[in-house]
Amino acid sequence: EPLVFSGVQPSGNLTLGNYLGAIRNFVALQGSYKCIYCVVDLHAITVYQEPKSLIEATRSVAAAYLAAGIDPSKNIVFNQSRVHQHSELAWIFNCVARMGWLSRMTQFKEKAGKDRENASAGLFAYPALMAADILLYRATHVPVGDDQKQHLEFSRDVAQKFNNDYSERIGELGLGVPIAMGNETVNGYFPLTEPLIEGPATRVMSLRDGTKKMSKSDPSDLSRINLTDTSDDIAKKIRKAKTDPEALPSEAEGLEDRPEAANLVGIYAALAGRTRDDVLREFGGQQFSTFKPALADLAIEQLAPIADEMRRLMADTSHIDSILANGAERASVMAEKTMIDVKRIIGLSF
Ligand code: AQP
Repeated sequence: EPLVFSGVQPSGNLTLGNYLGAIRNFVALQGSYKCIYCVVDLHAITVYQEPKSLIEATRSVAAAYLAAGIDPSKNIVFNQSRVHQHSELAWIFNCVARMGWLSRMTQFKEKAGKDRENASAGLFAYPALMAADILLYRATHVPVGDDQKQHLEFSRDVAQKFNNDYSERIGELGLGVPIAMGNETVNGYFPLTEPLIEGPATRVMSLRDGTKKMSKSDPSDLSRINLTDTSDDIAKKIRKAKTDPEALPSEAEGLEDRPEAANLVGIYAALAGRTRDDVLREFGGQQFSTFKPALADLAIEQLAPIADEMRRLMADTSHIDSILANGAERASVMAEKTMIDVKRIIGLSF
């Protein structure tokens, strides 16, 4: 049965990148799939988080989910650390994954920077926890931004190695199900999860540098639009966004080698639910002095109601807290079923 799982880290203010690359797609999928949306607090602590800020950020990601339109009664919304099986399965996957696989992860290299000796072991093992998040529910589809593609491949590798290492035992216990592997179907326990990387803004770039990803942790606030920014902030940041001096091209091909222009057109297209070509049919030949105010109006129209609803939800956190507690209870039931199977498969319970 298809199942969607995804998560966002409570590691700072959510950005337009998190919204267009992930959260907005979560909302779109809830009509067609059973969905589990997690606030991945255990991932956030791979880098030190001040405890009170972590609590606030955890609630704020949950508020963003709800404000964007995720229905917590139809889907499961919870924070990761409440369901202890995430950590338990992550340990097992640390033992399935190979050092070589982890060493090739570009996100670790970027986040650890030059001072690798001082990065936490958790930051290095992050992809094994992410594989556990997904496979604990045997999720088949994971909506993410483009930057998470490599981690999703890692999770497929873990599932495949687990299925392979324990294939005989999975068969003996009758726990195998048909797993699609390209054009073939094999018997296994964990699915090979498909990433869903969709839309014209799968990688939203910094407003100050079109070659860098828009990120919560960029030191420059002008580089990103935060989901909680006021309308004035949004208008100012778009006005100040870096561009080139040329007019906009009349089709998307003309955006090659113009990263800042490509980024702003991609953001417009995603917010308007149109293709980049369609947007350029309207704005081709025009200057940024015309396009930027139109983009600011559109961004404010779409984001201001979300910011208002987030503020309302954060004013009294009891509603959010009860949703997270209830979601965790429902997730725990599913998670425990998997852990019972996994422990039997491995030979940890008898
Ligand atoms: N710039 C982006 N464009 C499109 N999608 C993005 N995502 C993040 N940035 C962009 C997607 O948002 C989801 C949640 O991301 P995350 O919280 O797990 O952390 P991240 O990818 O490390 O995001 P940040 O904002 O860059 O956080 P920091 O600064 O803490 O490292 C994922 O689906 C991601 O693809």
